[in-house]
Amino acid sequence: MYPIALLGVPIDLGAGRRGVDMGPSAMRYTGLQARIAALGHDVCDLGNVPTPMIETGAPLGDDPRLRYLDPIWRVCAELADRVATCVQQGQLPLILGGDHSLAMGSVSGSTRGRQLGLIWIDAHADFNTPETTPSGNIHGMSLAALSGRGHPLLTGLAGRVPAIPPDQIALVAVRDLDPLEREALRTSGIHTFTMHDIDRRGMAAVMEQAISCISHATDGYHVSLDLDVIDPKIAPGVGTPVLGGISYREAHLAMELIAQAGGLRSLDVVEVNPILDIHNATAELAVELVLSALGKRIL
Ligand code: NNH
Ligand code: MN
Ligand code: MN
Ligand code: MN
Repeated sequence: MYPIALLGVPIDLGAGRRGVDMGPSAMRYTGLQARIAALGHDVCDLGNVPTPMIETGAPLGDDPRLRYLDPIWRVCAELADRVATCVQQGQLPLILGGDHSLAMGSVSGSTRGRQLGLIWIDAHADFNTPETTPSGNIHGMSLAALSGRGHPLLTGLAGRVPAIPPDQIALVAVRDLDPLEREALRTSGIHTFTMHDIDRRGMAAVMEQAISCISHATDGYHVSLDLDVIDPKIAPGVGTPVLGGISYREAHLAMELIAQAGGLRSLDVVEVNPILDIHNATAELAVELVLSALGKRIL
């Protein structure tokens, strides 16, 4: 296994609710680094990528369909460089969010000089564009941008468009789509596994198929884990909770299957919002899931 590099990205500019900028602290507070080391991995913490705040004047910009475009683009460009450097040094970057807009940077950096697959595990598809967004929140546009749709500043972050071709992307456990986003996703070519598929076929069958359909002609994959994929009864600390999410065991099973498959090259854990959490339960679960993805087993 590769040595692991932790990178925090305390950004909340892409989300509609404040507080997700405290996610990296909340996850570190649980003893993340020591617990990864206890699995037998080499691990270092590279600290946080500097992120402008609303209070210190992060520019909102003049397009209400792309709130905070410029500062989000800057943070993602910096993150992409930091992640690409980790990869060059043979490390597996583990990115602690922060809202999901950061994945445009992490994925773009991780796929630099190689062709990664992408597994996006989320209640949402994050497949809006400025034309379809109901909110103007860029965290709802990050998967679209990575697949080549959206504002050119965002689609261009990887230096090639698309950063990841749609047929090398798997979207897992989605259950809440905006109307126009849904139409775009249907014809996108992205391998989509909904909550309905998980209910019918089980998480194991779905994850195995998701991993295999993005593993052709790729050098492994990036996993982007949005904590709102989990049922809000067990993961309440997220900005956009949606009823009917995956269970605690299904979430671990998904991560254990990723570990077993052996292709994990980089990982984001995003949308943990300590302000909305109960006794840091969502941050603790996020960290447990990281450990499962990095090979922790029951026996
Ligand atoms: N689809 C909504 C939007 O674009 C909500 C997105 N929120 C998320 N995505 N948390 O993962 O505004
Ligand atoms: Mn998301
Ligand atoms: Mn989500
Ligand atoms: Mn495919």
